[in-house]
Amino acid sequence: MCEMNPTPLEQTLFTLCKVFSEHAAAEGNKETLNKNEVKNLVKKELPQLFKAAQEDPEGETLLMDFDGDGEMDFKEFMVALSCLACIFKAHCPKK
Ligand SMILES: [Ca+2]
Ligand SMILES: [Ca+2]
Repeated sequence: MCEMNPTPLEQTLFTLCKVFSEHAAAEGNKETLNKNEVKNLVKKELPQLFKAAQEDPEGETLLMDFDGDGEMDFKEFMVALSCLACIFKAHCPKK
């Protein structure tokens, strides 16, 4: 993969995995994001969203924990990002 010249979309997928792994490794379980890790990730990587998230200091709505185990795994992270992408798509003016 490193030898290839990735397209922007491939690079994006690679970045998604990398960002998740970096933040998930910060505390506790290295494969999942806890509430604190989610907050830090959003603050650092999604600052526009963080503005809205500041109204939710507990981070409850940021932690999209669909299976209720208290942590956000990579699948849950991807579902959350897919939702975000759909929102952006709906709100971005068509070019
Ligand atoms: Ca973790
Ligand atoms: Ca979960």
